[in-house]
Amino acid sequence: MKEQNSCELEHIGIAVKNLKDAIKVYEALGLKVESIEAVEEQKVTTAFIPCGSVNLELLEAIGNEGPVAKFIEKKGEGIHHISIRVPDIQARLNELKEKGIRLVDETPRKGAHNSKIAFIHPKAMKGVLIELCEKEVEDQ
Ligand code: CMX
Repeated sequence: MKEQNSCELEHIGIAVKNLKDAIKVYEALGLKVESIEAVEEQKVTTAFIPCGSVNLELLEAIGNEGPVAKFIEKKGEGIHHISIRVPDIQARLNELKEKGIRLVDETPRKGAHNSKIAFIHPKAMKGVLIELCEKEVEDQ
């Protein structure tokens, strides 16, 4: 029997120097920004762009200190993280910790759109920063 998929691709995070310029070029592709939101805790302003069944999340750093500012300084603009949606983020973090996988966050933080987010260290994921994301349940 086919196992039920307990996670799905939510978005791809792209670090950009200037959100306005980045939006212009992504909109030139025929995509449309759905929302722009500052996530102070992560020191970023995000622009969400639906693209088929996933989203692109453009990320502009707030200030010079946060993870996106540091990433751009070291590597330049480009793909910053992949976000995977899970039904119960704390349970997934506990499982990963038990398996000895290096986490950035052992408990979730607040992300865009009232989501809960937590990161797995890129060194544990073959050089890719993975974000786990649990969305607020809608239409209860
Ligand atoms: N993708 C792949 N590798 C990355 C990376 C990324 N996004 N960010 C850092 N790295 C690598 C670096 O290249 C470096 O590797 P080397 O040692 O081989 O050079 C290593 O990880 C350490 O990087 P660093 O620049 O010294 O940075 P820190 O150790 O201070 O921090 C990390 C790295 C992942 C712990 C930090 O960026 C972090 O906490 N990230 C999670 C939070 C985040 O990124 N928030 C922004 C998005 C928020 C949102 O989506 O709302």
